[in-house]
Amino acid sequence: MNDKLIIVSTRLPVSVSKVDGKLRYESSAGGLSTAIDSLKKSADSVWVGWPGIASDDLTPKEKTEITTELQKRGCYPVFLNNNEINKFYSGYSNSTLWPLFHYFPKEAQYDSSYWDMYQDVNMQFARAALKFATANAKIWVHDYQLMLVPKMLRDINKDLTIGFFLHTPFPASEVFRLIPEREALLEGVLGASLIGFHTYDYVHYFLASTLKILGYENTLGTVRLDNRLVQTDAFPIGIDYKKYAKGSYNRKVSSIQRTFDLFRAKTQVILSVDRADYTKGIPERLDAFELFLDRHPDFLRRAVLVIVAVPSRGDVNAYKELRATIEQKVSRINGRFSTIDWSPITYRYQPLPFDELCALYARADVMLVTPLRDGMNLVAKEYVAARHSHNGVLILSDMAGAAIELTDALLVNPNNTSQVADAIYEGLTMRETDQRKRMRKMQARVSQYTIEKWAQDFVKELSDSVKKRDTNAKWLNQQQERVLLDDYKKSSRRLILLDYDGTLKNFADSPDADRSEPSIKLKKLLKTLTQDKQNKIIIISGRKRTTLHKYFRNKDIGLIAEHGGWVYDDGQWTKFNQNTSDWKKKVKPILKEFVARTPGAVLEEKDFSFAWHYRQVQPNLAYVRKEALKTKLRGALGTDDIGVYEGQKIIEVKSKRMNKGVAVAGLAAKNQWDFILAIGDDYTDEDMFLAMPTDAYTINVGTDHTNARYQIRSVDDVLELLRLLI
Ligand code: ADQ
Repeated sequence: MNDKLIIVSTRLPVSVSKVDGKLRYESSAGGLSTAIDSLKKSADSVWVGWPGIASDDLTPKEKTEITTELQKRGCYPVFLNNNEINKFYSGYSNSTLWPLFHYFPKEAQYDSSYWDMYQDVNMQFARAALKFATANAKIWVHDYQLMLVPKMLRDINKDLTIGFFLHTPFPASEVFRLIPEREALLEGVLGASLIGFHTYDYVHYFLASTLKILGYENTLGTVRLDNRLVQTDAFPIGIDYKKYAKGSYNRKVSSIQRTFDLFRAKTQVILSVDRADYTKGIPERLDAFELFLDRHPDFLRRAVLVIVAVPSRGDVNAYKELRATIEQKVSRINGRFSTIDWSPITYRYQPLPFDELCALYARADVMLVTPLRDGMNLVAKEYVAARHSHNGVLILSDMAGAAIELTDALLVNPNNTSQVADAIYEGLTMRETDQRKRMRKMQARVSQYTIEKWAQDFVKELSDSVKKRDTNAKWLNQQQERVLLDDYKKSSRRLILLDYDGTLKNFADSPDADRSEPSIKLKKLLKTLTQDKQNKIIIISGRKRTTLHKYFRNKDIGLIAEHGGWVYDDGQWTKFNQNTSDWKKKVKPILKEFVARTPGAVLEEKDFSFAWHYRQVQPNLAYVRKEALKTKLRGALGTDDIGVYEGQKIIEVKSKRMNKGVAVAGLAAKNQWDFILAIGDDYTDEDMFLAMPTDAYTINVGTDHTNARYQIRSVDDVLELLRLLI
């Protein structure tokens, strides 16, 4: 990893605060910062993010000082003021997206001022990242707070290498689609070339939302946009294994263990460590512990629960309420079961220094990790790493991403209080040999797929995704474009064949002729090209001849309609020679039946073909119906002459002899041209490309595999190229 790596995340790994008027710099705790720290060792990197202090509290001089100090630590600050922090961070990020992504729709707040600020702040992060974006840079954007950044960057520079990783779960599409700004969020993330999630389930849910909400299909996890490919994959985050493995028996840890009564007593310890967040299931865990004590009073004075909760997001109401709930439950349970010299629960509401955390991991006989939802959960992995004696029992919620990897934990449904209470009992009474067997297997996994491996994997796949993009596609580069323009200029007998929908005009929702009329600009452009008497312009389309005629009344533009069914030249239409009545009679009822059973489908009948359009059909249904329709049509036709074809959201039935290749082969072969340009986007245009002489300029619009010599990204790029010809 020698190229520049730009990490973009909401929080920097360094927190700045002001104590007695002096600036203080501290490394901050939290899943993400633990994760990315290790990357800095292996790449020339810069980390862009918020330093954790409101800019209202800072003078310009202090801001400069912070920027300079952070630069020394490989960081670059994005300063946010209180209003921005309130609406972007506590608001849209933590009161809208966070609850929805964790299946808490009741906690979600929809407030348009939050959304406005989310967009604003995302733009600030994008601009800051751009300052470092050299040609070879890789930009890695993190998490739900910055979902718009990839697209914002892409819009500014389409060639950037951008990755995005989501640290939370991605919810099922039925939950995701509750978000008012769902389209913009998906489009935002799709600005990246690689999108990573912790588990394959999240990948699957993301792809389902992309399909349902935006109608983008994917092939084996690669989303095909009009002009780019976006790869998605699962990268389960790991931990810095050695740090926890070594940490659990360093000298400081041992001295902590000696000072605490807890470590000398014969009591069994059940440990619970989290950020105080309602997704972590702390109240539910307390209920399960209470039930366990009710069921097994013999464990009173023999087992204690140590609960450590790190204060988190105190500005958000749901978190204030959570703290109150936890504290009520702790005091109620302690009130019920305590004696003068003993309490069943030790509760701390504070962050723990690393050594104390490790001492607790090493001491805990049972680790209770029962989030109601969690993207991954690093605490579970840290406990496993810290168990150098290879014993101990992990009770893990199957709602955490970590459950996919740590299958040797006691897996529980955190909502099933009785099951969790039973698991506590099972954990406290499990035989040592069983404990070691399970723990060693989990240690093997956690020690192999570490945080370093995770980060390297992601960055490597990000580089590969760019290579794939560059080698797969035959993008027309600037130099090739110059040669094309030069050849055009030098020639005097030019044939220019242009497909219409998807090439000169973006697709409309329906095939309805009125919705796809050429704009005045496009008409003017074609007129200018046609006025040059050295040019022969032909529009070649699958549309009806009446439609093409209506669109282009200019006599000098040649028209080929219905993929060659009709040809218009010198003011006259000629017709393809075929009797269609027999086969049309057979397939029409089938097509009509499939329109009736498929909301949104439209049947278009032309002189020589049928087109069953499904652009407006709900994508999953469209997929099932189009496959069934193809099979049924092929069965009914029973002839070799008529083909069933799949194009851009369309199933077509037509003669195999009638295609764009046949339609233009004769014309192109005439030895009268010294320059041929053919542009199209669909499978029907592939026939045209194949029929062209090898020195013709054939150009496909989009990312599909093509027989054309070159590819171009979009309709806008086609129009730009035509403009350059003029
Ligand atoms: P978090 O929701 O913060 O992370 P988690 O993965 O458990 O959750 O990471 C928490 C980190 O904070 C751990 O490294 C832990 O040691 C530390 N921590 C917790 N309690 C502490 C305490 N009392 N004192 C000191 N340190 C404490 C988000 C997602 C997760 C995902 C991570 C990483 O919500 O699902 O695993 O990002 O992608």
